[in-house]
Amino acid sequence: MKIIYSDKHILHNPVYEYEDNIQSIYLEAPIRAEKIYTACSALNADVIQPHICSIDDLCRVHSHEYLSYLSSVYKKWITHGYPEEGVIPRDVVRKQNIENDIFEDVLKHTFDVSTPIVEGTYEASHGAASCARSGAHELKNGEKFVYALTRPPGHHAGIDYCAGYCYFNNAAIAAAYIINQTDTRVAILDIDYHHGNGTQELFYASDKVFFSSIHADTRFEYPGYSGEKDETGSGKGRGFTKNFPLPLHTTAANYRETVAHACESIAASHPSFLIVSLGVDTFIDDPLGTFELTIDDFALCGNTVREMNLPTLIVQEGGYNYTHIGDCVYAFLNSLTTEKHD
Ligand code: SP5
Ligand code: ZN
Repeated sequence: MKIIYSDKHILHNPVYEYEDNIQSIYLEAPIRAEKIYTACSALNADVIQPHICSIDDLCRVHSHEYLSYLSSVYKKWITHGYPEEGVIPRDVVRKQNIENDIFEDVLKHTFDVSTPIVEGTYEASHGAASCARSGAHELKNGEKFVYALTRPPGHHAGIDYCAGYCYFNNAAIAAAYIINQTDTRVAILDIDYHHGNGTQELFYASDKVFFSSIHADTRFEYPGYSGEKDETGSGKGRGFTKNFPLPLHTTAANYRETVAHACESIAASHPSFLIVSLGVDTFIDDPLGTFELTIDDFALCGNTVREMNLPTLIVQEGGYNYTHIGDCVYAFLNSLTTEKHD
């Protein structure tokens, strides 16, 4: 197995996030990637630095306008006298009657108030996208299992917006690269606790990507829309999206069975490559999630993925229990190459 990692992620280190105007410490912190990195040193894997990906690699998925927004907005924001803690479109900080106000632009490209842009956000996000793109390159060149240790995560980001701790859609950038290089079908299995709304949207009308997501029902959880069973794709992409929304507090047994169903649907789409958006916020003690997976359950889910016998790129999404995040990711990755039984 190869692991792709860049320490550029530490440049993205916002202090606060908000929910209903209540401030809290930013959960999606550098310690997450550091803990995962340390835990993964017990795997028999080569750790490699990514090649920095090109604008073209990013723009198979995102708009040029969004790239230029993301790289320039922080400086404009503070020049306009907005809070230095980061670009967050909160009504309470909005200034009235200032010339060329940046706020409208921010609203246009920001989906929520848990996605601050700070000085290093672009560089860190570019680093994460590069890990995913390099991972895709390794896969295309014949590697069986590659893990892209991406931070910030990506699956909530869309063509021209950041959302839910995500700025560039790393998994989508990897998928688009593989399709560009091989013209074959890619499947994406998204097992983060939250629905991968960005990834779904980016490939909704495509028959080159089969997207399947297992997540907490968005009537009760972020992102608050999408991820319903009846969202199955449009146009040529009809039948190439499959969602498995689950109730709050879903048990491990029910979850594992759902993973098996999602994998069956993926196999039926006959992909040449698999990308797993791996969020471990499904862990029983995750501060955001309500599902009940133990560390062993991640190994069992990894086994189901291993049985698909596809070249597989794992891209890191969420997971916020700093004590166990490394164990959860390690268990999943280790089980891809080592069989584990109930
Ligand atoms: C990639 C991913 O898992 N994104 C999740 C985004 C969830 N964003 C909204 C959560 C807001 C929760 N605020 C938490 C405060 C805890 N002190
Ligand atoms: Zn999540």
